[in-house]
Amino acid sequence: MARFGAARQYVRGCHTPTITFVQGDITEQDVDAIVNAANHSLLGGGGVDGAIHRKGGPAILAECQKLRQEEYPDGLPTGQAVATTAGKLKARWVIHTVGPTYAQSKDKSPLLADCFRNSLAVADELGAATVAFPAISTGVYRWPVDDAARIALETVRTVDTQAAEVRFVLFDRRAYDAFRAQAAPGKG
Ligand code: AR6
Repeated sequence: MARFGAARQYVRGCHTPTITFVQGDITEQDVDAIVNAANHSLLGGGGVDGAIHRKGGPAILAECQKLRQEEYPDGLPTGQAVATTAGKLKARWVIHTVGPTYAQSKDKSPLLADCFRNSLAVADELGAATVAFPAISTGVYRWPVDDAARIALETVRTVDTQAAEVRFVLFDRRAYDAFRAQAAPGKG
């Protein structure tokens, strides 16, 4: 990954991606990188994570196991991101990030924003021009989708990335509408 460092510095400036929205399945996306709403273990789970490992095949899990052994013996911390191959998926890479679980008693919004920011930093290191995100933390981790959409859009709008397109892939109509509402005029 370090080999991209110099080029990135050279072209670095103020870049913001085009933001698009799709209702559908993230595993079907023809993009350079898809982001996985993973957990600390990196060893799979339900939701998006389960779908990615099921369709991508064992190569993704093998790389995740290697990452656990070599770089993250205690698991991937919340808000951080790391890439593997995408196995049999159309995408070239899967960027795994761990969203925070929702809690009314504690504001974990910065950690959710970190997921988007750090995933795009990894995408830049890979040279990924098109990156697809699911609605991180809004499933098993119970984050209210309107609030998750606000945080996602605020972060992606202001992040400096070389990615040309950030695509939000929302599984159901409710999530799609919530994300689209954040893109409406007057919402930033
Ligand atoms: N494509 C796009 N979005 C999807 C798909 C899909 N194929 N499948 C589900 N969603 P979740 P989290 C939506 O639970 O809340 C896993 O077990 C879903 O409707 O996948 O961050 C991990 O291993 C929801 O809106 O992720 C972790 O343990 C959104 O994706 C934990 O769940 C996120 O739901 C992470 O929980």
